[in-house]
Amino acid sequence: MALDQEKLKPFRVMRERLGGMLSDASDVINDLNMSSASENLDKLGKKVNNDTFKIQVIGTFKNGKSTFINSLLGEAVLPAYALPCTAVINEVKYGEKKEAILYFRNPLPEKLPNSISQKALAHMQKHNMKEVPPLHIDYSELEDYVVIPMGEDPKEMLLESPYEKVELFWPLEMLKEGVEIIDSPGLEEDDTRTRVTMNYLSKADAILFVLVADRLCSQAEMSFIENNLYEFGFTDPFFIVNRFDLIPDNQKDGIVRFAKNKLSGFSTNDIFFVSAQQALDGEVQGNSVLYEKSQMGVFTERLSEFLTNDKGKIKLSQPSRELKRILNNEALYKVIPSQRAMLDSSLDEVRARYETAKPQLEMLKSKKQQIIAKLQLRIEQSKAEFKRATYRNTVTVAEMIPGWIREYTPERKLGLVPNRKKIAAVVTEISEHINGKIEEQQKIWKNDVMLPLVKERADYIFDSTEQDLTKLYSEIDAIVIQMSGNEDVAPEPVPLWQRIAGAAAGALLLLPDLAIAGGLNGLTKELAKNVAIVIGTEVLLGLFIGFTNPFVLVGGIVAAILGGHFTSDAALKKIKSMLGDAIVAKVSENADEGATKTSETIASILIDIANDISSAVDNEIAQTEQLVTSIIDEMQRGQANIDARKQVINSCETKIKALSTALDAFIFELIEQK
Ligand SMILES: Nc1nc2c(ncn2[C@@H]2O[C@H](COP(=O)(O)OP(=O)(O)OP(=O)(O)O)[C@@H](O)[C@H]2O)c(=O)[nH]1
Ligand SMILES: [Mg+2]
Repeated sequence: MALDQEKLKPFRVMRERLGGMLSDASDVINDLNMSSASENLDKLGKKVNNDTFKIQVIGTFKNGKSTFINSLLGEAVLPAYALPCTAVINEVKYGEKKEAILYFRNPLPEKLPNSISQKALAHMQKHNMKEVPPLHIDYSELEDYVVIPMGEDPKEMLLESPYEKVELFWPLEMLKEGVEIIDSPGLEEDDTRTRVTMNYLSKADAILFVLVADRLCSQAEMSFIENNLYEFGFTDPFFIVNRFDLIPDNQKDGIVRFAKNKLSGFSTNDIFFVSAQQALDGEVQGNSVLYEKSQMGVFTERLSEFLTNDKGKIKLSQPSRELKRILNNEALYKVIPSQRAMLDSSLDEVRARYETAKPQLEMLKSKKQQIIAKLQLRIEQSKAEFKRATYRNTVTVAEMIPGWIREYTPERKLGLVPNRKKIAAVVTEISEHINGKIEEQQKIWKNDVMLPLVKERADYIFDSTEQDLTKLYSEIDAIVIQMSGNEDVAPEPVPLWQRIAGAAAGALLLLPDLAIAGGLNGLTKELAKNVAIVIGTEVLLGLFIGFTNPFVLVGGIVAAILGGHFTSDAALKKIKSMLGDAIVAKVSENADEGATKTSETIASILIDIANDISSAVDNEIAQTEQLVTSIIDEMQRGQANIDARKQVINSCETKIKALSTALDAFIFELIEQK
């Protein structure tokens, strides 16, 4: 039941090949004394080796997500029950030893559930309820932490968890290459927990969407797949139809046809019909017939193929392009020619040129600071605009809700004598309809209003910077030429974007198209477009605060209807008006918080980019200084040293050319295999 290790080989081979090139490159870069480039190579190396594949398991509450993961682990370790249960993100990762680490939120929520674990409480108190460090817990006691608190008081269920996540380490082969499987709280059960799951989506690399065979493809599920998964770029989720054991044999074909009909337009992957419970029982009891029956083996095989063939390549492509850029643009066209030119000058000349350059370099540092300050100011100004736009949209949605409810005729009927079940069904149906309408509206708003606004603001924010930065970089280049004393050293003109992206490692890599697109010229144009796309996702996530959940509303409405003696028509009217009030109240109540959160999320992405630009320029300046000081060092040690140094540079040049050719072949293979 372990994954076929053979299948992971091609990715490992590619990863090792890139690792080998990185370490060869690192030797050359060290020989050339390019220490800040060498730091960048270290970062790349870490990324290549640490890259995780986060596979988020997601789906309506109680569909068997936790059971499904347990069946992969071969043990009932994540709590799974008939009642809504998972409340916290669980990241399952590879570890030789089975263990669990609990992470706390910072800040902690204001009110803690009464039923909270005493051990966790004592730990939080020990740290004065502030910046609480992670806590090792016994993995067999996960239940004390990750489940929805089912205390005496039903209000407990509505409280937010004080825990950020649990990391569960497990010696499972398929997790070895940095693969993580994420168990997330079920959707549609409660706003708080739905939000936990939604917030994690932006970190996920792949989605495993769990449905159930006996209640397949509800309207809410289909709407989620279409409006959330698809919209967020998860165009190829894995669909798992669980609880297939509950379907009588003569109906199985029908279910398969129905599922394919509904789902195949949303993924090119096969749909898997499994029984997570049978798989788990089979493993726990060592009953291979039962495991076989569960069909989980078919799925794990396909998952392993996916991990091998698809995801890895996308992750290797960015670092390999980045390595090539450092080797060509920095080492080959800039550092090597200027080092040669300096070695051909006299020591006194080089020293004198460096003295002249020092104050100029200082000046460039303060110019950079001015550029970044201007960026920050413009971002701050834009924040208010993002907030206004978001708030206005929420108000508009709130105004539309009563009309949507009035116009809607539920398919499910109250009948002559409305009872609890019928009322609940009608409330749920109307809520689902309204949620669908809200989502539709958000989508329109996102595309028509928010994305153009973000793009326009990003243009404004980064526009003036483009000129300033271009000027700054050409001044750095001029100093390099001046210090080497040879006009022939003129570095290759590298597009501004490439230079910035090369030296930056953080937020800019969030912008996938940019990270891959090598030689762009219009930084601003591309940056703005990409920022808008990335932020589009974040904005939608922020707005989930406004979403309503029928299960929370049902109780009060049922009581009101059963308490009064309504005719069927009057009852429907009453339900509609209560439901309308509740949904509008909920949406309005969260309008301000949602708008603040959305504008802050957008601003923080923009600030991250500004910081990245800042450190990119710092790196270039540091590298320039280093270039000359290392040469002065060599020259001080006499002519023999200078000759030896020239030999080293020649051999570096040969090695870089060979590496560059090898990288081209590597990148080509990555593209071919995609
Ligand atoms: N018959 C059958 N029952 C299953 C199967 N998988 C899970 N269950 C049962 O369904 C119930 C819910 O399972 P969980 O794994 O807790 O579901 P979940 O999706 O993690 O639930 P939340 O965390 O609350 O969203 C449990 O009682 C499981 O025993 C299956 O394949 N067949
Ligand atoms: Mg669960």
